[in-house]
Amino acid sequence: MSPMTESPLPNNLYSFTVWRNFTHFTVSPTGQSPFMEVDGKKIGQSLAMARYVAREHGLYGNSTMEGAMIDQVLYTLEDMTKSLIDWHFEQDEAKKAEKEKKLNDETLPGFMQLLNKLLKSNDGGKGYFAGDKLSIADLAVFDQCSGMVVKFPKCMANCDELQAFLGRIKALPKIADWLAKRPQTEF
Ligand SMILES: N[C@@H](CCC(=O)N[C@@H](CS)C(=O)NCC(=O)O)C(=O)O
Repeated sequence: MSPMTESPLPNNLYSFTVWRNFTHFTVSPTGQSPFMEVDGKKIGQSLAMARYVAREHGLYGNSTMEGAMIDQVLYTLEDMTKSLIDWHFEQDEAKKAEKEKKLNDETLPGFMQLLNKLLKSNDGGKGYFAGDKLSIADLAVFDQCSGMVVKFPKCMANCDELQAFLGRIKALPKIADWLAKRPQTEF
């Protein structure tokens, strides 16, 4: 969200190895990473942080109904993430391959179809996920789905509106600028 809000970026990016031994978990309000601090007040849970920043910067819709439409998308992404985490951390190679096949063939295409439908339900899919302006839902979908096709190439078949949407968000000048200069990370 930072490229759109022009707020200073959290600057504590670290590698997976460093994360495993990170001592700052003791100062995180939830004992987990990520967390942020605003005027001396700490906020844990990534969605709480994202919603706070979105509300502060006009990226949470223009009404409570638009907010609900945005939440609908965010919770859908959360469900999708759970299936990815389950696959990512699977230690048994055979089970992992099985889970990857299911993600590729069923789970992710299902989520992409659902997101495509939700997008189309607002203005025929030509604009945003909620209302008539950019919101945290659009940025979250862009963030989570644009890299997905690299690992799971089939997942967006028949999702024309969603694919066009990802292209539109990517082309927003502030997003394009950030993509060109952002630090490379493992995830
Ligand atoms: N629901 C939390 C999950 C946070 C989470 O799982 N954080 C992991 C890193 S990705 C963590 O800090 N794990 C260390 C631990 O739980 O001790 C969020 O969205 O912020």
